[in-house]
Amino acid sequence: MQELKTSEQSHNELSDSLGLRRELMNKASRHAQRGMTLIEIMVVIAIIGLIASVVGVQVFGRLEDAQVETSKTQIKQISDALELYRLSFRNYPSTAEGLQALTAPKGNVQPFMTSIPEDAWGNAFVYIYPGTQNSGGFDVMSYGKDGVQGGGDDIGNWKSAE
Ligand SMILES: [Ca+2]
Repeated sequence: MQELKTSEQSHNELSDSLGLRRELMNKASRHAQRGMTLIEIMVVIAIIGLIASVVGVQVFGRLEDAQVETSKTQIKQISDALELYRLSFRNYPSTAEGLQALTAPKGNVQPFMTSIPEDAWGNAFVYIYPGTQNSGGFDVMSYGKDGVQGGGDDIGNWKSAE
């Protein structure tokens, strides 16, 4: 029993001494952390600056990709509506009638689109029938980011435009 007690006592002493040591180490490491903080913050700010400059470029690149994809999807939706229009009226709207023909009720036929969207840059889609790119069909296009015809950024409903 005595041995056990001694062992228990020494265990407690050991725990105390471990506890004390742990406390000292915590104090020391807290002290070290305080000493590092200013330098660390400066380094972190510098790193954030570097990351932001790289990520910033990528984010804007992504935005442009998304704008192009959105415009392509809208052209597809308008094209689908134009096909439905033709099923009802046997022909596509003329260039003069334009895409607005899709939003107006005609006879008993309800509009095919509630509104005609603008492209991702806020410009109207261009509609031409008969198409200059799609002979026998129609052209629907966005003039792209620059808002004018050409410039290599036009998006249209014909194969070579993709
Ligand atoms: Ca263009």
